[in-house]
Amino acid sequence: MHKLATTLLSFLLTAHASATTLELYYSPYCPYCNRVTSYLSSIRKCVPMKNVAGNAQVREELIRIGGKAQVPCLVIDGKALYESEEIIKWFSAHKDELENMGPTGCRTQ
Ligand SMILES: N[C@@H](CCC(=O)N[C@@H](CS)C(=O)NCC(=O)O)C(=O)O
Repeated sequence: MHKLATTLLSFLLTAHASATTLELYYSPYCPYCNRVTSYLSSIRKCVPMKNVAGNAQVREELIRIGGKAQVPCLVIDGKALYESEEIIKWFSAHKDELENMGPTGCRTQ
């Protein structure tokens, strides 16, 4: 029983440590962002999103992380990836790691 608990704990810690943290900084008025969110919708996936429009705090947070306010920007484990095409490529290569869209859409959008 003790061994089973240790194995389970070790599995949970490993799974937690390897989970990727994602945050998509966007503006609803930005066509490049819409390209990225449309791609996500087309593959029925969701990621946590942060809207920079009219939110100085979120905008400053993005500048602090990535060095500029440009959106879209996907922050992967604290590292900024700019450029809509690069972000779509990343999503396409990591589809299985993304949260599935529910019947009512994405929780965070
Ligand atoms: N080539 C970029 C263009 C992104 C872009 O021009 N974003 C605009 C909003 S639509 C922006 O963030 N402008 C403000 C800035 O660059 O600080 C892409 O494809 O992601």
